[in-house]
Amino acid sequence: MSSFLRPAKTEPNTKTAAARIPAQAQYRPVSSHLAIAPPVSVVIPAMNEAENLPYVFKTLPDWIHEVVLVDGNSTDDTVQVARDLRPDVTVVKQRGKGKGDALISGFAACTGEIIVMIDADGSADGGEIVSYVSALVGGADFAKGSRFANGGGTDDMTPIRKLGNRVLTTLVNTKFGARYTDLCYGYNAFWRHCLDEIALDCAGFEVETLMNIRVVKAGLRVQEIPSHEYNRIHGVSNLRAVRDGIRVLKVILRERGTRKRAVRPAMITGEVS
Ligand SMILES: Nc1nc2c(ncn2[C@@H]2O[C@H](COP(=O)(O)OP(=O)(O)O)[C@@H](O)[C@H]2O)c(=O)[nH]1
Ligand SMILES: [Mg+2]
Repeated sequence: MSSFLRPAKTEPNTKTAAARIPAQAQYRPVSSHLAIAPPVSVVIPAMNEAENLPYVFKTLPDWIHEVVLVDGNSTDDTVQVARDLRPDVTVVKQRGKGKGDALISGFAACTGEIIVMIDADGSADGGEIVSYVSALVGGADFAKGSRFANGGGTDDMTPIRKLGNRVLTTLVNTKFGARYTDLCYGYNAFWRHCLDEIALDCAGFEVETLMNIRVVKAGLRVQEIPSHEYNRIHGVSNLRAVRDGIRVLKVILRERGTRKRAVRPAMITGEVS
């Protein structure tokens, strides 16, 4: 059993006992059978999502350490709504433009050891965070959401986006020796050390592709987590299938796969790349 895994019932339940344990070694129950020590930060890129934030925040588990909202110069009440819903929210104003730029700023502001990225449009269920965190404390470096792994699904993707995602996923698998079932999905989680190894440098919707390629190139342990993507609740997507598909393709070509990866022990079963 990993040193991070402890049955929840072994957690001492007295204030006196807890007070004797250093803060970083205290375990928080995250489900009926799992307690974890590492603090979990949740990063939410948001551009004009005031109407959707109440739904998103409502699904976040109460055991998370912090919420970092990256505001893309919203012209609605996104920031105020976030603060009303959660007075302890960390708000980051992004300097540049695009989702990639927003996430890079948000990751830099996180203080947790585990970082979860989740969209602000109501398409992702925060209740799934426990699955991501479980994979990470169980040995994965990077827990990658997939709408097309067994148990996953999407209500939000148009047929053209599904097709484009499928073609681009196959291309990444072929060029980089990955075994992904999804490529352009915004719900992922990872240990903060991954940030040093993937050194993100992109601005737009190609950010998830770049992360997925760099983790495989770095030989990190990646585990896919089946995830259900619901319809965006209010508003419309900022993604343009052709324009952003071309950006993703350019990243794939720029990263130049060789299919060679660092060898790691095959310790994770299931959807592993
Ligand atoms: N801060 C910030 N967030 C963005 C930007 N572009 C998109 N987002 C957010 O990224 C998430 C995904 O964007 P969305 O438009 O729903 O794209 P889709 O999920 O691919 O259809 C949402 O929470 C958006 O508000 C941006 O330029 N800045
Ligand atoms: Mg969306």
